[in-house]
Amino acid sequence: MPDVAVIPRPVLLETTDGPPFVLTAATILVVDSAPELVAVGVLAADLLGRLSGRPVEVRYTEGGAPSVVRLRLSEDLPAGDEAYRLVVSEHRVDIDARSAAGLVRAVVTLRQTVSSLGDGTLTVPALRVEDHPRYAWRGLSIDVARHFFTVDDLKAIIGLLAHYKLNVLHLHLTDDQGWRVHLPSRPHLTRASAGTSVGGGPGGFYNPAQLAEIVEHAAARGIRVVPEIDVPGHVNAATHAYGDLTPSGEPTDVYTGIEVGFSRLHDDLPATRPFLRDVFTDLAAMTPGEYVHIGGDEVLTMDHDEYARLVGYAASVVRDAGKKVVGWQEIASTPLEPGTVVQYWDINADPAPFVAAAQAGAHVLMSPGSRAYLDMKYDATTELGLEWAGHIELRDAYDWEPSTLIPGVPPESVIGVEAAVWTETLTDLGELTSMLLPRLAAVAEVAWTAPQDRDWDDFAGRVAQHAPFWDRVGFRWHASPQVSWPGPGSAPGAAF
Ligand code: TNX
Repeated sequence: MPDVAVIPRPVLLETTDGPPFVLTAATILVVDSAPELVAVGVLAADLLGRLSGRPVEVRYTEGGAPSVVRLRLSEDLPAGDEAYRLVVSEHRVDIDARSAAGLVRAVVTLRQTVSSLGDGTLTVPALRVEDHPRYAWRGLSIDVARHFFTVDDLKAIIGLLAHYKLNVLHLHLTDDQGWRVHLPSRPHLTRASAGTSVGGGPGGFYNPAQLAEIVEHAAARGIRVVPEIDVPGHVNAATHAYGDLTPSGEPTDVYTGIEVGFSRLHDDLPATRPFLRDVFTDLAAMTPGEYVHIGGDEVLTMDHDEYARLVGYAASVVRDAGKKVVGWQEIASTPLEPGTVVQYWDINADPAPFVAAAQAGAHVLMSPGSRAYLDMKYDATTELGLEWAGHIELRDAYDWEPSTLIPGVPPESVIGVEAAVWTETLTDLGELTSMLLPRLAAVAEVAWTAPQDRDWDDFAGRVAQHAPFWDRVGFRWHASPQVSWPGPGSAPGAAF
């Protein structure tokens, strides 16, 4: 029997006796007719169809078909939207979940258990999976400001997130080097500041229709988009577009280097608060999700009171727009409304304000630089990436525990885990995925799987079997020396 190599590791996966399910020309996909289910059905049929090389038909009833993949909503599962059950037997695959997102998670598990026999026949071993995530927020933050990534690039990344059951795509849309989202109230931002990037490359931006396309593509896969405009630092793209945001009244020069911390807004300039109100109101209106990220990191040239006032104002605009606030760790030193999400990243900073904020009711999101910053080099020989938080080999990204990483943080304040990839050194999709893979799979398992079910050796064995999938999709990846990868030319096995 072929190995089953599901990542993240499910709560329960047992192979059962009996012949495998074989995907044949007669296999149909059956789904109830609710609109959100039809969309998942089409997605699943497309996935199976692309694997087998022939279309899989979607129907509303089984009608005595000899080979059926059946998707159904069901209440009889553990709490949480993303819980699912998957039962595979000789003639049928039964998938139950509480929501469309749960069905998508199940379909991915099915996808990862398909193997191809030598003659191209696709089979899934008889098995039963019962599964739900540990954390409700499992994300990847992508910096599209230092280098721009197209809508198609993001769709490829969304596919990768879905494959590892991540459910948040956090877009870092603005920074010193470029402004990447067209806002109706401030069209000059993209006119003046979208055409630049680190190293002088061409840049780019998303117009509202493109942002909506990204949001929809993600939503269809049970992934929400959390958009970020970074203030009150990391704002050179804004001060380059609007001279009235600077004390001299003159726009700042374009910046294409990779230093951080020099740019800033000024609370005593009359243009500043209207700017913040416009950009966050527009951004909130353009994305349907519950959260908007206000940045707040690395403002190295501002006194603390002014920083707290500007962060407080940006947060109030986001709340006025009906959204919840997310900010980087530094905002923990300012007065926060309960329920604000504070994102931990800086392993070199004093954790005391962060711990105090968590104890006072902030929700915390764990993105420790030394574990989850997937722009760090794997080791000293890695060509791309940075090193400020150290080297992160695959095992470093895997072997850590979010709830106890920072002493004093109440475990119940941790709402999730987010990997981050900053793109100072990453210019295209291949370079990006060479840093994400295989480490994103490791962080995804930290976020989904309970600590007692996680084991490095077991993970290393499973992740090896995912390489054929990355190759098939055309993702560049890093052959970590900590894993015995399948040799070139070996037959596709599980999770191909
Ligand atoms: C720190 S993480 C930053 C980013 C850099 C990143 C590089 C964070 C909130 N700020 O501006 O791109 O390091 O790893």
